[in-house]
Amino acid sequence: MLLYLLYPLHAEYSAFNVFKYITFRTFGAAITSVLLCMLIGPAFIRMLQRRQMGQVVRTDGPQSHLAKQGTPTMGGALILLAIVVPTLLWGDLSNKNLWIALLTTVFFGVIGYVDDYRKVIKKNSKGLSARHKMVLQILVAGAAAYALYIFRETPPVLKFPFFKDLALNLGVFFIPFAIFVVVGASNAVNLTDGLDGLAVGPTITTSATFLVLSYCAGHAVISEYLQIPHVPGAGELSVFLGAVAAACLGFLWFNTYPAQVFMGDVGSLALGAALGVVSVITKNEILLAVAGGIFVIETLSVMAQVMSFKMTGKRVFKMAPIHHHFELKGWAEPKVIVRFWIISILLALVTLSTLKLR
Ligand code: 57M
Repeated sequence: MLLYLLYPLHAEYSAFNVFKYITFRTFGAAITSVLLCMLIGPAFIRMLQRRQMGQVVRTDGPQSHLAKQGTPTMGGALILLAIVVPTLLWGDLSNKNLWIALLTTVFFGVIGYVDDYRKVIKKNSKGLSARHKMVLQILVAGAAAYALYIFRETPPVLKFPFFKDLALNLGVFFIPFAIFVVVGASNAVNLTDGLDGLAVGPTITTSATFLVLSYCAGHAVISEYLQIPHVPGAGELSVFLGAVAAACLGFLWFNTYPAQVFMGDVGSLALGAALGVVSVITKNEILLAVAGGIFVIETLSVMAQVMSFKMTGKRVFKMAPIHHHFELKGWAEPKVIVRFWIISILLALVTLSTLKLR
């Protein structure tokens, strides 16, 4: 919005010329997002407490979690606010990619909100049934995938890191593949959100990594130099990702151990979908699995645990997802969290290194 309101003034005052630069607007969105979290956070948490939107902690989890009973949850609504407002304020609202990313994120957040509302307010521990949740996720991701397919300006290819000339043209199969990526990423972040700040940390490193990848993909000269696919209009996603990373950073202020608030499904489903849809738009789906490696490991640990238990009756881990395994091995919660963050930072660096290694 500011682009339309203030950029025209550059004719009179050249300083307003900065509003046409994506980098400037990305910083503006990020600063606005953190400020929103810091300013609204305390009152928002008090509101959640007043309305008794406290987490119901399952008794079959690690005993250390029982003390978390009643921690305010659905804090993800604050994250969404701190993503949507800065993006609308600083983004180029004529950019289709921006709208597809924003709307996918918001609608996944709505699915999470309904699930949280039923669990927390209606005290229905099941929330939305897994089937209903999955159907709604597929519908939202399907709408995004269809929009990306019909509005595409480049072939619907799957790009492989390190191999600059290797690309698999998915054709119409781009749509189910894109749905798989977005729904998979959303549920992977959801599974990971089981310790204080555990999901937020890797989301910050991954969204910051994709901020760089989006800017490069959207820049004709840089994408040519790096020999990565040029995706016209992808650069604007940097503004959105600046807001995502900053919103998570601001939320982490309150979600860090010992957490004052949990993000709830409204946050975890939305953040995962945001990372998934951006990876599809910028043709970096495989790099999402690298930068978001913690989310992949968490999901694979659950799949391994369930398969092993079904086939042999034995568990691979003391408890899945794998963060609980380390807790039950005696690692203090902060130790598990920070070590997972360290791995995420290393994976982000590996992801960025692929820009040069090809
Ligand atoms: C998402 N939700 C947390 C909080 C957060 C199939 C199975 C693997 C599913 C999985 C599951 O239920 N996943 C749901 C994880 C929950 O966090 C809430 O959920 C939101 C995210 N969706 O925002 O509102 C608990 O996590 C803890 N927490 C924190 N700090 C945070 O910042 O401490 C969350 C955020 C909160 C709080 O205790 O209550 C969760 O863990 O449920 N199931 C599991 O993850 C369970 N694993 C399991 O059953 N493993 C089995 C089989 C199925 C693989 C096995 O190992 O044999 C574990 N989780 C729980 N109890 N709660 C273990 C049992």
